[in-house]
Amino acid sequence: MKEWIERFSVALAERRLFFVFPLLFPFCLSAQELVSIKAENRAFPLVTEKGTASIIVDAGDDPLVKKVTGMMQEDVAAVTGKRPGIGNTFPLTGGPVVLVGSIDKSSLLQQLIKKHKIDVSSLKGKWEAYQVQVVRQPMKGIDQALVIAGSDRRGTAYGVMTLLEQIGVSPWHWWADIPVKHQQALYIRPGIFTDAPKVKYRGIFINDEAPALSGWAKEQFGGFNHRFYEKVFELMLRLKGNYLWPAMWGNAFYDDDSLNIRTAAEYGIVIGTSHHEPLMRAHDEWRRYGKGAWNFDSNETRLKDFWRTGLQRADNEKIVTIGMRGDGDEPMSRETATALLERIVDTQRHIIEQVTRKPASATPQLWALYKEVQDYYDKGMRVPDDVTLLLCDDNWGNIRRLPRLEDKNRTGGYGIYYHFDYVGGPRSYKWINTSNIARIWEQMHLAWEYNVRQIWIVNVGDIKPMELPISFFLDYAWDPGKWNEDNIPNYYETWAVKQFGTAVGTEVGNILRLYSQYSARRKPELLNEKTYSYQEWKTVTGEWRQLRSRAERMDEKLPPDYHDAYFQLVLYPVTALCNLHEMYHAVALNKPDSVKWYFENDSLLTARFHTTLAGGKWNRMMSQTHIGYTSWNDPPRNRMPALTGKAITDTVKAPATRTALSLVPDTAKGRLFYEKDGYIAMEADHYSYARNDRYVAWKAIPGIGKTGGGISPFPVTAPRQQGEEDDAYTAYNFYTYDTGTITLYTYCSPTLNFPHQQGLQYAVSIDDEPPQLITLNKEDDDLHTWERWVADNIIIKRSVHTIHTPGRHVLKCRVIDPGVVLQRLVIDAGGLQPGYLGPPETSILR
Ligand code: REL
Repeated sequence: MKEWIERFSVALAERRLFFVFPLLFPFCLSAQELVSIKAENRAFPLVTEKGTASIIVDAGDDPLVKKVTGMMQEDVAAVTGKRPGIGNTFPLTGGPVVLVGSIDKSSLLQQLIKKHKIDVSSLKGKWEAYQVQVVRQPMKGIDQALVIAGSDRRGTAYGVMTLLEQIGVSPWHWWADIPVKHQQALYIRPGIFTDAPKVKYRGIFINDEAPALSGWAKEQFGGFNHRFYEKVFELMLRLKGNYLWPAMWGNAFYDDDSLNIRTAAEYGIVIGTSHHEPLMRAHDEWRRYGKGAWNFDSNETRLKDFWRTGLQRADNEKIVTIGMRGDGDEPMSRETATALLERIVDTQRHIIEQVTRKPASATPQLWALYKEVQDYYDKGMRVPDDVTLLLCDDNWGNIRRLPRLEDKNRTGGYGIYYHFDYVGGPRSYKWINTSNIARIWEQMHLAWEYNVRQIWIVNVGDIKPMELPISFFLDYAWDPGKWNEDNIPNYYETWAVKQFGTAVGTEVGNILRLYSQYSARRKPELLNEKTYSYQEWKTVTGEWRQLRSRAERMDEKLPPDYHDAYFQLVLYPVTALCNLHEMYHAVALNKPDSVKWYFENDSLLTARFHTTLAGGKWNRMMSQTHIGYTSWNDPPRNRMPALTGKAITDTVKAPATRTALSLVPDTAKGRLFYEKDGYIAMEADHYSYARNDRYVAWKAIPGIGKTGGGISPFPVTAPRQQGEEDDAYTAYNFYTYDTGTITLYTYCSPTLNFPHQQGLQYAVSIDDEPPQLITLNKEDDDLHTWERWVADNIIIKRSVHTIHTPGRHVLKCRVIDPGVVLQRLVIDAGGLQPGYLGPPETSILR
């Protein structure tokens, strides 16, 4: 036996027992398997035809734990029609009980632990961990209990939320009118299920909230008061988030309603203020109460008072933003005034110590390296180690900077501030969801792998209609190990099943997957009649039309109680974006009647969202203007596009008919792409063959491109490749008719130079020529170049090559730096026509 145990430990250390675990511990459940609607062997009867189990919560437990037992009571009643009772002690005799408690606060739970009825050692010292377990005879007279134990109050809450989602209440039940899935009976399978989040603070920022969310919240709740926030906090708990930057456009969380902060505490949500609002004070409060300039040099005393009073009232759980930007989210000065900012940070930490009477390091803080603030960091400014460095994207979903793998650990760690919505250049995008899940995954995967694990916060605009990417962001933050480059396309279906059920989940997931890809091609606010070429307009509008038909067909299949949810989550975004493309296509074709029709139809779709949907519950929620932008800022109302009086025409010249020298010329491996109309276009993930080296391999990321998948080197932490034996590449066989110079255009996702070195690189070669080193993003600090990249959502690199013989050739793309994402390869052999997406893929022979 001893020998066996020793061998077991060695194998465990070597991780060879990966596949043995399920056999050794048959009762470890996965989260998806907790609930059954049938009376399986030894399953815990939560609700049967006889009645429901009672819920027990210790009177001394945290208010959040009590709150979630109330939510459980309501949800079980909504699902089964039977309402469980809630008590504070074990019943003397009686049926099954659900004991909900945190290990540090619940004396009822502690009794079970003492009697060895439950082992919670795996929860000890963990952040927000929970355990769900069926326990036989926990107490005299009680046959069985379902124990939901948390390492702390939020851990307990997340245990309950996991169960509630599985019994059939979507986290979006209230926010997207997802019907509760009714059941007669509910059982919890026997076994032990434990889970805990990987990213410590997982949050959203409600921002740019006028006119849509503001108008709606005013009408529904009278503004951004605690009744509004109660709904937000409940949503966040159900999504297993824990951190919020509240609305701040003319709003001030602490000042607008004194119950806001109490409600946050009740729901256990950690509050912060945005990246440029130091010491827990909303920017708008300076407008309300500040005297003099927002300038530390000239107005130090008043600013210190302002910050001190802000911090004094924030006695809730929080992360304090430190640092300072200029008034109104502008740079503080034209130069990088490092000495001044260092003095500001010192002063703020001194205030934190005075107010909390603890060392500053005892209060969680962040310093956001947003826009020009990153220059301070790059020029050497540092803050104390306990402060989280909040790295940022470029407001367009492309991460600007990541720590180096060799950087030493900081106690405060690193965070990311990411965007699904933005107000600013080159154009504000606030209307609708246009973030491709595959790209969010790829960027946040980089963040996770480069040790950004303390805070993930995302700007979600008006919350709606960002339901899908919000779910993904928080799910991925909870467990980054769950989603990878192979299974990321499944997220859509998994999510759709949770909202709409298994019968339709696959098709709804597929619609959302295509929506995610099509909508990310270009922000709707940047669309106009010139976006696409004649042929592209036909293709792109055709694709949208097809998607709309699929979405409409699905709508017809759904039971009536799902129509509201389906409209807001699927049908409206698909139809509205289809309509918008039809409209600009009609402008391009110079068809005034059609343009007018689509323009009016857009307003009818909005009207339906506002008036018919869920009996008018979402009035004003789609009131963001989205047609008629002439600068970065949104126009006051949608304006019908003016017609140019000239219709776009097909510029593609009829190609000379060419015959291949031989249709299947030789024994080349894999796919072969044929020149057509003077070009060859290849999706990067359609390579003919590939070679991995000892460190790295190009791998496909399905759906990340504007027209298909993409490839990127994995693992993303692989060292920079040096060539020679480190030679990982993808190879593309292609066939040309002529010799001479050709131009290769490589379409890449607009990844930024996050390692802050020479720019991310890869190399290309044709046949035996020496590889040409291509630098993807060296110019990412040049405003005009960057604006073009993000507006077009692509970086296109050009290289020139020589073809010496007609016939078959091979193009190789070599890995140099991880982080590069190649979407397409387009060879211009003399006939390439201009276009936004590039020409359709040329034919392939296998
Ligand atoms: O998107 C951003 O991060 C910024 O533009 C906002 O945080 C900013 O505070 C703006 O809403 C208003 O000041």
